Amino acid sequence: DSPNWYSPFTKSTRSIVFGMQPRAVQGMLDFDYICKRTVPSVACIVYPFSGNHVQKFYWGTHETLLPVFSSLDEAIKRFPEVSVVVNFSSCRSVHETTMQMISYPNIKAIAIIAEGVPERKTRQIIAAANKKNTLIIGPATVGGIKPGCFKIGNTGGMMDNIASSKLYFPGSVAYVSKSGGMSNEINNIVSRTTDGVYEGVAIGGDRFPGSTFLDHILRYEADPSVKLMVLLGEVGGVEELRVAEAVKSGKLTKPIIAWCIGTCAKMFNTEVQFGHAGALANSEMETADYKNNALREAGILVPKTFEELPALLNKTFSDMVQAGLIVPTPEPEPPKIPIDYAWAQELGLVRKPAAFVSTICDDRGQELLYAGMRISDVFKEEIGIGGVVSLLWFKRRLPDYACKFVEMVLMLTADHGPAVSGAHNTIVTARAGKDLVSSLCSGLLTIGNRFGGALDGAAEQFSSAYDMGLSPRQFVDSMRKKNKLILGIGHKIKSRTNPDLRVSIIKDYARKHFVQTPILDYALAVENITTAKKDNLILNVDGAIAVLFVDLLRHSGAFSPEESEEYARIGTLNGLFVLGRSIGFIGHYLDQKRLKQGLYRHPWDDISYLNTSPSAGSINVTNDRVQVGAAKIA
Ligand code: Q5B
Repeated sequence: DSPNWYSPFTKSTRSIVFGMQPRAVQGMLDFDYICKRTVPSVACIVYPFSGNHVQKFYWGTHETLLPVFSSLDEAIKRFPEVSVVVNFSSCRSVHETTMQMISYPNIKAIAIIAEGVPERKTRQIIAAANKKNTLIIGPATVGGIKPGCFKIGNTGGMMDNIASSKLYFPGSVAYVSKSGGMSNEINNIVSRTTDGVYEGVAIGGDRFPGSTFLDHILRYEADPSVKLMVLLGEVGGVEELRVAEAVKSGKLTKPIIAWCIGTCAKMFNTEVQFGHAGALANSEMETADYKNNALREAGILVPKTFEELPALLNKTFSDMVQAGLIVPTPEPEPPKIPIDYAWAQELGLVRKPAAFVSTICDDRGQELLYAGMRISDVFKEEIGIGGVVSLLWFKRRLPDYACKFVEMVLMLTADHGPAVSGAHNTIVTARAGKDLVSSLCSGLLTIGNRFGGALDGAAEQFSSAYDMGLSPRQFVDSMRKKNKLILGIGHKIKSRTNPDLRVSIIKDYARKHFVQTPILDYALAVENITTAKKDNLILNVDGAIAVLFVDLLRHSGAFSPEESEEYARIGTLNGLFVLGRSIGFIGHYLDQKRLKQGLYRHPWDDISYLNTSPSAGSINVTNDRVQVGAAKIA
């Protein structure tokens, strides 16, 4: 299993991936796993732009960690067994990084993936590598693959492709091509016509590749496990002709099947530059036709067309098997390939219950949808904030008058001065130096049964009393008997003589636009009774909004009876006050910050310190004693 000049990649080859290429690294580890390698082929990653850290990858179905170093030197010191570097440096930095890699004696092979490397720089790399006997694959290549042993970067594509091309166990055929696409073609053909690929290298599409067709064919010639070779060349350059010469001179004796792509170039009036930088014939000798003929004349097996290559390969392989020159590798059980969940889901292979269910908004497509309505239509149809609330809270478009009502509620509840409990807390919090969200939350957390959060309770109390057929008087008496306050009734400052205009505004609106207002009418009858007792026991803003919303839910025709009952039950109505009053709380926060108000401290004279007076006989509890009176406390 030890590497040598003709076999640089073995089952125990370890590599460094230079550059942050998690997909390529994962592909290499997946390949290792299905080939049953015991040690991962990637020892570490080098990425100069981050500090040393670890990255998570899969080893089969389990997670594992790979170290990432910012310096190549440190990586090589830490993993002296590494002999290969897969260099993903950009075309701008690849010269410098490759030169550094070549300087380490234990680095025997470097794959250069970058395209667009200046030819002058490549030739300098080649000269330096030749001096150190370092194998360079590329530039402008996907790399290469040695089934069962080692895969360079993204070679072979995804795992299902690797499995279908049987690249997880070694066969008897070694090939050399120019690019990843051409290699995939050959992988597929070889897997269907022979016992499989032994090794395949794509030398890259540049005019000056770091290693040539002949370099690799000579390695294959020397490797006793290679029985049959395939060369897939292309228009441009004369490297294929060197292989033909090597056959003629007797350096190469193993059967070779070859083809140069680009025979169609003659159909064009001018010379054609094919996909690769080097794929352009500068002379007759560089045309695909010329090279195919030369290869044929040298005794290499060249089909008439590329389409005939698989049949020729199959026949050659079968003849060699018959002649006892190849003992086909028995095909092992196809490996189980772990696939990423996201990919499996895309293929429709897996399903899992979602952790969340959401039905109101969808941000996955090109356009944001509110309950199925495109955000552009939200504006085109000018549905307003009331329309948006109707979509996101109720998943439907409410009638215009209802959307307007929602907007009125938000406007009416937006603020009621700095003295109310919630605004006070927002202000105190802002002055304590807290941020907007904290100050807003502090105000919002004050909303409850007594302040601004009486809507849900009011809706429930009034509507169930109405539904039970209780007269307003019976309802008030029953609440008094139970010692319960009627939610939605009473105000600290508003009264019959100092009416709350906010309540008048929505009452008037509802009377004009609502289909029916039976719960409002019922609540006003209750108000008549409570205000007879005390002037401030009016139907307050919470109560008025609450009963009107019940009327809307029940009579707008937009909700079924079950839905209106559910919306009233699950906190929707308090949500209206919370949403509206957030506007005011934010205003108070900004106001305090703008006014640069300092820390608030409540004045002593506004607090009754009842517990410090001995005459009051109050009791103090300290850590472990009960004390009576102020003297003892001091
Ligand atoms: N009595 C609102 O109380 C207030 C009674 C009642 C029967 C009642 C109180 C109350 C229910 C909760 C409610 C929303 C605490 C209010 C709002 C938003 C705001 C705020 C702003 C804004 C006021 C005196 C006597 C006692 C009580 C009786 C009082 N309420 N009886 N049902 N509901 N209401 N909250 O004035 O015989 O003397 O013992 O809890 O709907 O939060 O602007 O400030 O926009 O920000 O302090 O508008 O009514 O009255 O508690 O001293 O009671 O009346 O039993 O009778 P007061 P109390 P008695 S709107």
